Amino acid sequence: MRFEYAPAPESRDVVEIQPSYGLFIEGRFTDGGGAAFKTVNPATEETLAEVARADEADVDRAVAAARKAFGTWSALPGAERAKYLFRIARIIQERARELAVLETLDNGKPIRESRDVDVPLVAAHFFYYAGWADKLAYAGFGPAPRPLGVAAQVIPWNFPLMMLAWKIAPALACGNTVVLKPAETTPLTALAFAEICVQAGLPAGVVNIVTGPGATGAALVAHPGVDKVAFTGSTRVGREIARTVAGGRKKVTLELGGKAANIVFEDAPLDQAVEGIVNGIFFNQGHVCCAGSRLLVAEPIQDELLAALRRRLATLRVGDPMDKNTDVGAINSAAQLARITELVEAGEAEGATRWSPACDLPERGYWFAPTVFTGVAQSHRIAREEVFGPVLSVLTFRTPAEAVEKANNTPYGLSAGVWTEKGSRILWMADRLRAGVVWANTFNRFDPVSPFGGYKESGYGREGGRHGLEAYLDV
Ligand code: TXE
Repeated sequence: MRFEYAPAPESRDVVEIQPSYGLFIEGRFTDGGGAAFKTVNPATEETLAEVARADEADVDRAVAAARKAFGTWSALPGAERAKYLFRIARIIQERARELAVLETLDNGKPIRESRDVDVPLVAAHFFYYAGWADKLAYAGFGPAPRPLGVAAQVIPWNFPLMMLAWKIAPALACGNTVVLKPAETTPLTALAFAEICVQAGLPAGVVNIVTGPGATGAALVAHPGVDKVAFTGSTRVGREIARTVAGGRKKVTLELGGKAANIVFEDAPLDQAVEGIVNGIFFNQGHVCCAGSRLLVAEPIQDELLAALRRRLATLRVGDPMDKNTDVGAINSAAQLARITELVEAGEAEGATRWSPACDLPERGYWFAPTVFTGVAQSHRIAREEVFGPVLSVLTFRTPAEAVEKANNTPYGLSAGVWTEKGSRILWMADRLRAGVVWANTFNRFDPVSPFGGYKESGYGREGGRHGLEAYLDV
């Protein structure tokens, strides 16, 4: 199947998707023992490709390959491992347009986001951790920090390539080898990454990719040959994984859901805040663990802010993710659309007021119009549960203390945003918000240098920055 994106002279604008893909084990693509499954374009419901399903025997082969490679890989001087990571980062840059198209086709996110946000951050992550590989002995981890061994990494569908980079780059920099399972609805960029590993000359078995459903992930996590488990996904599965590994020797990091408050004070620069609110909840269709899904607005500016927000939402372009003018793309799957619909219906049933701008949604594919709920009470499900869709719940506050109290009134603690002109207030709030990330006068900003991760039910461990290395080292 051929897809053309913005025809231009660049050689990789035409993406060739193969009819079928295998597992990537010990440097080669191989068949899977289970029945192959389809991955579809959520914007059209068309099948993109058939993908191999790894069964327990395949997981076993992949873990064995990673174990075999571990001895040599971990014994390489850091500077040698760095060379591979730098090479991977550069190939990602060279193949950026192709990766962006593939990500958008498989995931449904706007091409503007995969091209300008996801793929550049993926390359940045590999560059960043390449820079650490030869400095581990001098980074305050003690004289001889050691890799853990074989890392089992299970990732979700909302940022397929970015979550892969967050997992694989630090693991390899520290000398671990990896078996990664991408989400069943978005396997294609992980398989393109497997090709990149071959292109970079990465020794066979250092990175292995096993595709399949949750059961493949469960088999991987439970495998006795695994030393470390890293998971990003739902809190439900995170709990299951924690139970599986409890009492054993495997180290675990979990990055789970969120219900972030985006808090706008009366002195905030309003236009900027409106942009931040829109970016906070409609970026990537709201399929973002740190999405600003609860807007907390200071009571005196509520009417003015909501009027400006409605005007802005009326200009959002929802539709074809491959159109570079699109702001909001397709919902990733029928299952996720059903989850969003159920929670939105609960919001209406519980008495909140629902509003969406007029927009023509395509007939085929999975779509949900940007949605704002006002009159939301803290007890409503839309204020408590992760919707993971383009749905914003608006609440109000009168004092900074009330804003803190409401922002923290959630089982989650991944991120928060504060909008105010007062530096002292930003610091006061950041001290009191129980969230792993607090953004000030911005939202959804990522950088490989910053550790990312949650408090409370948002999980444990940090990814990114120097802290991200701790998850892959014995010190
Ligand atoms: O997640 P799952 P789903 C939240 C979000 C969303 C909800 C459900 O609220 O609406 O979770 O999404 C693999 N052992 N987040 O059902 O099932 C699975 O194959 C091992 C937040 O898609 O957690 C996929 O690769 N692995 C989140 C990955 O886990 C298992 C991102 C995530 O899927 C498994 C995604 C098992 N028993 C969803 N069962 C975030 N933190 O960003 C499934 N998997």
